[in-house]
Amino acid sequence: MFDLDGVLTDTAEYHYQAWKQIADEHGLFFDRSANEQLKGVSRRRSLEIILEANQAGQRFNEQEKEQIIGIKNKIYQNLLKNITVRDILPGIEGFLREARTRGLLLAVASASRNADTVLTRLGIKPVFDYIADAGKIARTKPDPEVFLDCCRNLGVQPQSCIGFEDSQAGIEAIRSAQMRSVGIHVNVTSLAPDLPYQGTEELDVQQVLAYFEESV
Ligand code: G16
Ligand code: MG
Repeated sequence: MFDLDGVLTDTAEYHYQAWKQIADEHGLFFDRSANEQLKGVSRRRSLEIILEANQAGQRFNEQEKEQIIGIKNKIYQNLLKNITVRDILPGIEGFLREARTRGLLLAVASASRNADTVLTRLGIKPVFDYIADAGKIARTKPDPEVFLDCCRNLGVQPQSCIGFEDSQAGIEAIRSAQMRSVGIHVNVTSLAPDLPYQGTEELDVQQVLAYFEESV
């Protein structure tokens, strides 16, 4: 089960640019390091994190927050128009192909409501047996809901699944789901992935399977 942003492609930069524009417009501090905290968490929670870091939690009412979130999404969706098949992260296409050849089931477990658009632009939708719909997931990562939704729809037990994640919230979600985790350049602040990699180009199906077969 693959996270999207930061694992299959790098849309984190576009999320950053969109939030940066919003932050600048409202005189809020926001930099690339602060952006790390937003990885894997929902749009709404992302805004709360930026406001909390600026001690501005009370500055906007509900309606204003919804409006800000809507504008951020418009900016982000405009940036998504730049995405093509060339934006699939290195090693991912080969890894997915090899996994399919071995008869493994593949799913996307993303917190993004734009996941469908991104996967369509990347041209890799047909590779997956199931794509979770973030719009139908009530609780965002680190809650395990999105991973458990994938398990249910694939008809598999979490214990026999491996989750690929680049965010701390995602690694926690995988652990809570009782799945095994592969980390892609995770900025670990609390829980480390079971099997860490520095980048997607290092991924190797044989190695991943051997690691988890030996550790169960
Ligand atoms: C992604 C990003 C998050 C983003 C979230 C929601 O999660 O990592 O930064 O806030 O999706 O995205 P959207 O605003 O498009 O609904 P993931 O789980 O794919 O890493
Ligand atoms: Mg991610």
